[in-house]
Amino acid sequence: AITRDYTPGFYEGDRPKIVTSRFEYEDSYTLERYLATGGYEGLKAALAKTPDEMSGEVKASTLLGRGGAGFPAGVKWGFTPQGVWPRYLVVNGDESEPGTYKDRLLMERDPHQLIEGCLIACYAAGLSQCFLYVRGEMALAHERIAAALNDAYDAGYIGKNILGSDFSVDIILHWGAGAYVVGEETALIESLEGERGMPRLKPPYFPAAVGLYGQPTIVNNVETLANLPFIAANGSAAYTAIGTETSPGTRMIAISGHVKRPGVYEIINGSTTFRDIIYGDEFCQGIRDDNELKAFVPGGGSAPWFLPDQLDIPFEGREAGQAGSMLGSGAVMVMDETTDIPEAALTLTRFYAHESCGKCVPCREGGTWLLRMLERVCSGHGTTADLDQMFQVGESICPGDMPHAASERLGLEATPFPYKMTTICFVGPSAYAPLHSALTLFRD
Ligand code: L3W
Repeated sequence: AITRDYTPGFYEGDRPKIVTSRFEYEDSYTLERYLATGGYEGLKAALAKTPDEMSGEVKASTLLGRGGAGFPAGVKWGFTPQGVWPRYLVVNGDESEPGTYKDRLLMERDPHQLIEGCLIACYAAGLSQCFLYVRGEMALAHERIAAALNDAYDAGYIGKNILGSDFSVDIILHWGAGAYVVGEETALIESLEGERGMPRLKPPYFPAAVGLYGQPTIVNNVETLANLPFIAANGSAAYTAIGTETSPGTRMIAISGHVKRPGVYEIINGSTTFRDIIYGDEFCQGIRDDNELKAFVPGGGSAPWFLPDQLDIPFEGREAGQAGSMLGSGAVMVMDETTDIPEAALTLTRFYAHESCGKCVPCREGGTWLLRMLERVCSGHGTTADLDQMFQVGESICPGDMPHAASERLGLEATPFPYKMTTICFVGPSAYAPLHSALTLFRD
């Protein structure tokens, strides 16, 4: 058993809660607490509908994927070919994006909510088996999910003829082995199959059509699935009543870096600006030591950086995209005036270069080259030629340059998302993104 609590801070505040409503209880992860607080009511409501009705409800909710790409969950479910069996649900619990630690809290503090979400997804999308892939380093999450699965099996929520219906499904827990790239859905599938975690080309291997063991597979993020009990129990209208038309509901964000109160917050989609998040009393309460803000990363280590004059951009996918970045996995990293920008870029570029699986040459070689040049600059041996060459190497990973928040400021033409890339997955561009921001915003 895990005895020491490594759980990062969570601050609930006075906002509607969809996925963190039980976090206030010490025993939030137990079946007893779950049942005492409306647990498995969503599943019952789902089973009272036909699968088509339930998936229609999810489509109507416009629930967007919370793993980084923001793809609508209901639309993704609709991509699976009819009449092909077996078909799988794979839960992406391999959260590893720098700065991101919200799925970990969901798995540690409310594993039954995730399990209920999986059951609703399997019922609605007609999936016959579920694999829960949890990041290897998350030992407490693994322990609590395992216990929750056993309790839910014993109570008849998982297995054959769930709650007396003719709906049956098994959930299998799988523990990852510590590779960032396995957060990419096709690499995760390879890993589940027992292969090295390396991404597949999509197309043709979109998991919805050709996924685990070559069968139709839906890969959803933990937080995405954790929203389903609420939608099933309360209906899509209750869900879309919160947030904006294009980004309904709430989302969890994880803030780290130079703020007074780093931690995880559940915010209403679209209603909160970066200024609220970094300076607001109910959020991070300002910069440490009341220092000046230098820059912030809006959506996990892969996202292009924003500057202080972009604080009033709302935390909403489209708005962030128009400003040249992305919200990704909802991780905001804050850098104050004392931050050494080349060192900050080095920290992130080193991570992605190290995590390259080596399958694509531009990522394997390019990431390493970028890292070596940046190390030279940071050690005081760089030349201005290095700065230009870093752009050249970066453009071998992202031809035509990356979109970035600096475009307008520098009189450059903005490149829209998704940018062009010469690699199968986003690990390659991610090694260049922080460096690109540092080179364009802080070249001096
Ligand atoms: C069938 C089609 N399916 C798209 C599915 C696709 C996937 C989803 C989104 O990247 C982002 C990335 C990272 N037929 C389909 C289709 N799909 N077209 O839709 O696909 P895609 O390719 O847009 O994105 P992705 O590969 O899922 C994820 C960003 O997330 N990121 C990652 C963070 C890491 C974590 C973490 O640690 N938890 O989230 C950070 O920002 O850069 O943009 O399911 O199959 N025609």
